Amino acid sequence: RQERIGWFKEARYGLFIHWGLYAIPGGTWGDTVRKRGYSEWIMFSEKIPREEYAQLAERFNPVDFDAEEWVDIAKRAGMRYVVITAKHHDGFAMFDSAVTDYDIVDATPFKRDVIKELEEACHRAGLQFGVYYSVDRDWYRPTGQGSERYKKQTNLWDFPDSTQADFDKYFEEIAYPQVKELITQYDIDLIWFDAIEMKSPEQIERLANTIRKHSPETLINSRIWSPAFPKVVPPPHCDYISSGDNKILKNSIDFEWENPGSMNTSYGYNPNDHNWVEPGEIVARLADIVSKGGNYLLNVGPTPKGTFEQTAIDRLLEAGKWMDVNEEA
Ligand code: FUL
Repeated sequence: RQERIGWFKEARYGLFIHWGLYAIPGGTWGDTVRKRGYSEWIMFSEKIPREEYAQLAERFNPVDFDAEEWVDIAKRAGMRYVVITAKHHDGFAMFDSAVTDYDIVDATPFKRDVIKELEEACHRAGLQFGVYYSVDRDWYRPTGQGSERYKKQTNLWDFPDSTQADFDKYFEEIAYPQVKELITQYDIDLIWFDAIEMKSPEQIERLANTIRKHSPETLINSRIWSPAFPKVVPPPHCDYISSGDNKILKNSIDFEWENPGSMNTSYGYNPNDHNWVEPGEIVARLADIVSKGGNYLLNVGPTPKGTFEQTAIDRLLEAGKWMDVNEEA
């Protein structure tokens, strides 16, 4: 671990990117216009039938996407790594997956593998590259639903009796093979698992062993954990701890950690969420986190066209300027 974690210790600041089909509705579905909250959860919050949600794929055509441009913004903001959603809880893969046709290359008119393009652009620019992957929650697939205990975050509108919920099957058919695809088809410096519900200790171990075998340099965050595992800090198999969403640790700890933060109240794109964090606050949070030994993974939710909102760019670059000044001083 000591060898893997080196770059991460120095990195301090990274760009999180939540991008998927949910960028199209951007928090609005029918008459419901959400001005707060996670827009990447819209399938769940609006109980959108899976077939209807899947039709968003036919409209996903982000013609203005340019990986170089995204990486350039991250660099100018002072960030040293980028982590993007390869698959969020909606189950849609943003990479070319042989396991399913429910992915960006097979199901959208865009047909480009944005994970590959971003990976290459990051590495060309000297940034580390990571992917977010939702292992424990998949609203698209009948097998990916929570057990009784996790019913609250389960797709009960398409699958009301949850008899098809079968995480073992889901793990064998989707989660495990997709993680393997990600680490064998791409050069991945970090894998950001979410969430912490249904994996068994054996499944966690299999994931970790496979990653270590095929890509020993790849860092694994602590949400590879599950409540089925003993509660110890740090949890087994992880290289660093992810704190809660927008939750900065009160004190430093004797282990590397990172805070996933959002710039408004959503990670996914929501043009109606005007609760923006000001650049000064970004700098203050970063200073607080770094002083406690952590990294700040600050999020942007790109538009359905494939661009960052100007408001987000302005904030990132403005905060970046302040840091330049501090570094020179
Ligand atoms: C959470 C997810 O449910 C959110 O949508 C977001 O991805 C955040 C960083 O992690 O657990």
